[in-house]
Amino acid sequence: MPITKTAVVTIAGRPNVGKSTLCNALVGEKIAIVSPKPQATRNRVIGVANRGETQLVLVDTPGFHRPRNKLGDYMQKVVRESIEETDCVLMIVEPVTDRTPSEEALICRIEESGVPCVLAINKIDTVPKEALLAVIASYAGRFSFDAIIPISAKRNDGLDVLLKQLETYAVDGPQLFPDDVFTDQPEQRLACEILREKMMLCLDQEIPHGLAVEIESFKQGENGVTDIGFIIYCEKQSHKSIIIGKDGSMLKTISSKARPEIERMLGTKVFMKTWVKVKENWRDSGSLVRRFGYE
Ligand SMILES: Nc1nc2c(ncn2[C@@H]2O[C@H](COP(=O)(O)OP(=O)(O)OP(=O)(O)O)[C@@H](O)[C@H]2O)c(=O)[nH]1
Ligand SMILES: [Mg+2]
Repeated sequence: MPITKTAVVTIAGRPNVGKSTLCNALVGEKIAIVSPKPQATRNRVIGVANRGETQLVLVDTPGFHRPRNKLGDYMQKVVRESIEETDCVLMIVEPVTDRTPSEEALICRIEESGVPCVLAINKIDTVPKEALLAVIASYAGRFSFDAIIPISAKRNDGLDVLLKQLETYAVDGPQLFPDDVFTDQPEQRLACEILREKMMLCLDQEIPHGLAVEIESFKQGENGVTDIGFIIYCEKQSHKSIIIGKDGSMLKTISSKARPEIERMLGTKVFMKTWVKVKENWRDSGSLVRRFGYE
């Protein structure tokens, strides 16, 4: 069926509520990294879901939080701008009645923007059904959401109802992304993100937040093998030792988790090399934040 309508939907919410998990589930491909630790997403990531004659352009955004450094400033700017340039905001929350100050601030932003907003209460697999009524009532009393839809992004629960609601924001217009394109993320960026996701999983405390990954070299050989050199940046010498691990054991573990996923994404075998470098407090440096792709 030819695409004749599009809707741009910005997915927003505080960190760790499941925005990227939902974006991946709606697109049906992994385009955004997911982490049990907050502040995984740092950039705007576009995912495309075609439904009949409608193209949904989903904009995954960083978690809305009070920024503590230049990287945080950038992430919040991404959220603010994405809320203003959209047909609809899809706000994601956890199934609890309390709202954090960031969530209150986000609702105020949405109110000011005048953009219609759908609320998805995610992670309903973690609470008894009876608990949802109070959550719905709490949000319904706070803002006139166009719809409040309970979902589980992880279990694919409620997503059809959600998609039907999102389709109502579609307007007539040209197809923005070709049929076979499901994200705006280039392969090399995705490869870096997959590596960062595995590091977030394997490393603890403040280390994950101070990581950045850059491609040093990327060669697709005729032998069906892609050679990738990655540079991993961290904020302290002590972090570097932990990332490398005893005799390189931690880096090996991280690489062995990342490689199969990068291979699946590229559709080739992958040979990867990694270097770890220290850039003290790079998150406070405007030029380094930009250099690592946050601009
Ligand atoms: N139980 C359960 N866990 C979920 C669900 N959706 C997401 N999660 C988990 O919640 C955590 C955060 O998921 P993300 O998708 O990275 O959350 P996010 O909102 O994109 O986070 P940031 O990018 O940091 O803002 C991960 O551990 C997910 O597996 C759900 O429906 N049920
Ligand atoms: Mg995310």
